[in-house]
Amino acid sequence: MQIAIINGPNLNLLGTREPEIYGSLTFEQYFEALKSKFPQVIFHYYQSNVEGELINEIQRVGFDFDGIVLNPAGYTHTSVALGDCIAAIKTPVIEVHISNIHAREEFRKISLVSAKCNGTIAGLGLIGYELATRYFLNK
Ligand code: CA2
Repeated sequence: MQIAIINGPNLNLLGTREPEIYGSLTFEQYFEALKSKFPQVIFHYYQSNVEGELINEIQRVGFDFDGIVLNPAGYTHTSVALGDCIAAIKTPVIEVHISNIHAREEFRKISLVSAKCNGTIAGLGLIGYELATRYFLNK
């Protein structure tokens, strides 16, 4: 079982700022814990602040991997191209948001990727990545 975790812009700053919204762990710290919880899974982690690089990575893993856990971050609310890309690949995608995007500013309530994904997890913190992994394992 191969699962790609793909994080969008500014998520490289996790654990350094806004801990009241995003928690105090860096993604790298959380990723170590995630890998040890699922020794049977081969995880691949990718983060970029660049829209086209995220699309290239989704296309790269999107035909062979068993699942993609995607947090498109700010591009969630703006990127037609990311939505088109998810619609074009074969690998199922779960959209994850650390914060509850429905309880924040109005513009965060709109996701241009949700309808192309198998499901969305929002507002549960970093555990959302674990729950998405469980979905792929039980599929
Ligand atoms: O809740 C989420 O996971 C988001 O995808 C995070 C995005 C935000 O634009 C989405 O609306 C919801 C922002 C990621 C920025 O991450 C930071 C982490 C630490 C410090 C500053 C930014």
